[in-house]
Amino acid sequence: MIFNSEQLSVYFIAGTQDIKWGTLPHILEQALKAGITCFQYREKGSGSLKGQAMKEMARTCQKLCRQYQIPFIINDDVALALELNADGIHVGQDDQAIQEVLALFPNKIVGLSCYDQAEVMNANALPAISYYGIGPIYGTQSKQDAKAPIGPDKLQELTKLSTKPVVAIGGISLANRQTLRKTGIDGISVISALTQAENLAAAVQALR
Ligand code: TZP
Ligand code: MG
Repeated sequence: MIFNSEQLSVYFIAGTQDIKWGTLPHILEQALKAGITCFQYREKGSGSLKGQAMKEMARTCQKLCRQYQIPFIINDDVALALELNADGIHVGQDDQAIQEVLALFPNKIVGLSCYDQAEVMNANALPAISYYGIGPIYGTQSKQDAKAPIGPDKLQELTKLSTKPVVAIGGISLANRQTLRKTGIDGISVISALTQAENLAAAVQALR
């Protein structure tokens, strides 16, 4: 799938550990119907699936994304992304080295998490990266080891410095989405704003 920065507009991230009620495939399908523009399978932390169960869940999510022609990105797990021929991979600064990841995924979507100026500058030197995930912007309940939130002003500064499309992450909700509009980002990525939404379709619309 060819990467397009509009795919970052409403970028849904989830694994089974994020689902409080219902099932991940059911919530993902509702989100796809409502108009999410990208999905990242992030099976991680306490309560997450492992091994064969994780692989089957990944395949189920991939099929759904294909049906709706939305990119299916895998978080961290290079081997799984290669085996499933996912549309892309997203890695953090402490995962497999980004240069190695880029070599393994030519012509795929490759996203990298960046937290500060140094990380953005280093990433700018690697033209093959598709986009940066910048954050956490606000406090988050969805990541155990999340760093201190950087806030919207820092986000704006880092986005200005970026030579690639930017998706903001961390604590983004219907309430603060509006604040981020002036920062120059290409989109927002959320876990809980969708997995815990009372009205998922309305939440997707409000996050656009
Ligand atoms: N990386 C930085 S914050 C975060 C990740 C994966 C979690 C975002 O989840 P939420 O529920 O949208 O704050
Ligand atoms: Mg990671």
